[in-house]
Amino acid sequence: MSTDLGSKQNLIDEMLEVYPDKARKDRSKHYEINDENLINCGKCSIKSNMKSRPGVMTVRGCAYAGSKGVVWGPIKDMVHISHGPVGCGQYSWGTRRNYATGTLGVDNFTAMQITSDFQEKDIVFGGDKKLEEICREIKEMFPLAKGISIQSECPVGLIGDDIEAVAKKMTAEIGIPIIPVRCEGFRGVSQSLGHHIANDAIRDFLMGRRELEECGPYDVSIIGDYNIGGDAWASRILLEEMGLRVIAQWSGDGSINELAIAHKSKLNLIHCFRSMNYMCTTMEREYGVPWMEYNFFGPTKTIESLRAIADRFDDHIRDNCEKMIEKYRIQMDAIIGKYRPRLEGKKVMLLIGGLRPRHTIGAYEDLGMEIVAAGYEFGHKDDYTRTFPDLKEGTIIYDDPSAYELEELAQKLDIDLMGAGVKEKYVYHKMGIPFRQMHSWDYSGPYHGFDGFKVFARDMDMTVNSPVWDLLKDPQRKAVSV
Ligand code: CFN
Repeated sequence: MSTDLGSKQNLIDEMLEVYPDKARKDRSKHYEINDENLINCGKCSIKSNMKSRPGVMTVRGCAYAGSKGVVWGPIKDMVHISHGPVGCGQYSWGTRRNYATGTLGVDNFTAMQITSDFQEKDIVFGGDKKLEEICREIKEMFPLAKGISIQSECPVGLIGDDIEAVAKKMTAEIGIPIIPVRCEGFRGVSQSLGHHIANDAIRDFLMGRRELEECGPYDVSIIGDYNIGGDAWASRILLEEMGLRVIAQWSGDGSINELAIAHKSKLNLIHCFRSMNYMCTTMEREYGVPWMEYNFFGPTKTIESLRAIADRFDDHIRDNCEKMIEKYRIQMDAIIGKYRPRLEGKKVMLLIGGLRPRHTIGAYEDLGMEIVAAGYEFGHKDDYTRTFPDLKEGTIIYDDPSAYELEELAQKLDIDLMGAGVKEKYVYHKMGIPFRQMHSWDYSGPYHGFDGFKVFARDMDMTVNSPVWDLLKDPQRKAVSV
């Protein structure tokens, strides 16, 4: 082990020393330092997708978050019922910033919080009757809603309500698909199982159920882009400029029809592998639709991905692709020319869900920034094996780190920027560390595609180089008094 790797290991060991023996042993398995051997063989032994340690504060979400918040919530022409007590839907309301076109309350329901608002009597006597009533009310209030999903919260599973029976009965009665999703928060170890459960419900109730009137040779679907701050729009225009036809967006700004016709694609393009790989493998197995991963963060990765996508088609698409790369490269070079000198060498740490810690590496590197530590809230082994080769030797990689671990590392590594979520944000501000919300893009976005990179570069500069940090006397050491 080189001295650099050795000193990084000491840093991790020291940080974990505060834990009791068992916790220390357990948490140490969720750390790894990137070294050449790992990069070359693409293997890593980091433990992931395991239960968070009780008593150690995790930043993970739950299965309901993974299904309602992530996969189903963005389907705009369906009403999604947060079935159970009011809090799950209320406190997550609008926070993910998945944009959609349409008229709110008429043919777009994404920004609404619809809940069955469980009370004590519903827990004691069951909530099935109430659920039936809500379905009827939805049909009456929102006659243009194309479907309803029932997103179970914890108590629904605990008391054993039969939401499947209600869904079946009400589908027949009101004549639109009503889909029960068993995504009670207690299932699994993070939101990741919620993605899987949500994918299974799409498979069982909608996938392959409708036909596409006219199919074309360039039909593709965007899988796993949730249109955060307009990401899917910034991606779609590039695919269209290349000459492809996007027939479905799963699920950002998507519709129930798009879920039902995507199996007609010639190629499925998956951005978020973690949350929707199950759908790609299912469509491949059942309908023979090939799929490929792509990455639209930062010009280097976007160009690489565009070429790889074009290569799956013909010369016509390949020519279009090269023309557009030429056009956008001028714009991108100008952006890099403007911001790179202001960001060169800045050290970044990341903790995000299951995709972005690896997908955004290239975008930071395009700006000359260096990822010194990165990790996932709920990544699986297949995410980590994809991540190691993209990071530099000596990068610390962590899985499901606690708030304490992350704060310690941020100080010890003397970073210039932290990218994580809103729960973390204000702690870092108080520590004097510039911070970006890498889930919601901090009320900004899009960050995907060439349009997105312009916003990304501006936002990183605005944050890292804000004069506000100079007003703190001793940033990163003395917290501002609270
Ligand atoms: S938009 Fe996605 S890109 S879907 Fe997933 S794994 Fe979450 S909500 Mo937060 S930002 Fe994050 Fe990914 Fe895929 Fe978002 S990294 S944690 S569940 N995620």
